[in-house]
Amino acid sequence: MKKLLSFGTRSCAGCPASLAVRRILEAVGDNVIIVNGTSCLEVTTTQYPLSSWNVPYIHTAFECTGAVASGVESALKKMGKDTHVVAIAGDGGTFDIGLQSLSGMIDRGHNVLYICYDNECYANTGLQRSSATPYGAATTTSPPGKFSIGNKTFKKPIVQMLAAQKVPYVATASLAYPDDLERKVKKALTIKGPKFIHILAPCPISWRFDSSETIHVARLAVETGMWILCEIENGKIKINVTPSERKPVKDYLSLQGRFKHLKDEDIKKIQEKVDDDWKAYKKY
Ligand SMILES: Cc1ncc(C[n+]2csc(CCOP(=O)(O)OP(=O)(O)O)c2C)c(N)n1
Ligand code: SF4
Ligand SMILES: [Mg+2]
Repeated sequence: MKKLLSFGTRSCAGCPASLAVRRILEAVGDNVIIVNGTSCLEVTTTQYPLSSWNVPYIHTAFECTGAVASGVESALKKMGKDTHVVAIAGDGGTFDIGLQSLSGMIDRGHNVLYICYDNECYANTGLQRSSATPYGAATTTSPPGKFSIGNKTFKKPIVQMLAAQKVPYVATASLAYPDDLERKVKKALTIKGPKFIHILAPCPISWRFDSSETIHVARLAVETGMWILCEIENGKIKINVTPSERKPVKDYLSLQGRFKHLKDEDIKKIQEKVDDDWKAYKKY
């Protein structure tokens, strides 16, 4: 079958964005219009005059993926077409500068599947921090040093925020669990209204690990509990993978150069946050 996102994009080796999108498109099929905010995915797949996309595709400005997807969906509805609308954006375009646009799309109830691939920084513009960057990570705008631990804030709780806005279906996904990702995409497309899937996208360049390790790092995120695989459907949460014994977060952090400056007490703080998050998710 023809690949809906061709091989030979300009992404780095081990890029999580193209890996994720290939799997997403396998689940969605070709009856789709993709709306993609400026991001690594866009710059590596659409360099004029070439395109890697074998489905209709619109590039949107960084801040308006949700708004453009809303317009596309409204036009399709008016035309009586049942084409899926899938919006894809990075964490910067979702958590930060496009949040108003995503929130408006949800508020108006557009029938759009919005997918955020989260490499936890503004990668294509030089690896700056975003509000998805985890505590302690080194980025070009949160450098660690004598007076700085690196990034000072914990990740914005986007899943909880969108669930609070009553998005009918919110899910997290992982490249290390591709069948789970595919199932969630297919399920989301059966639900009317706005849907949100949040994929952790381990980026070898900004997280500083070997490009052969993308899937390994993605799996460790789940096994250490740093990434909780779940679905929230009409307010009800289901945790999809509960590790029988969670590995220490150190196993995940120590593989990545962006955390190499952390001291034992910093790692302890991250471990405590993960333990608290699990308690909170179980009570949700
Ligand atoms: C209004 C506006 N501000 C800043 C930029 C520059 N810019 C383009 S993409 C980007 C970062 C994108 O980050 P993210 O959405 O996480 O995608 P990634 O590059 O990490 O894949 C920035 C800062 C822009 N294009 N428009
Ligand atoms: S910087 Fe990371 S997300 Fe961006 S193209 Fe390279 S591997 Fe992919
Ligand atoms: Mg990003």
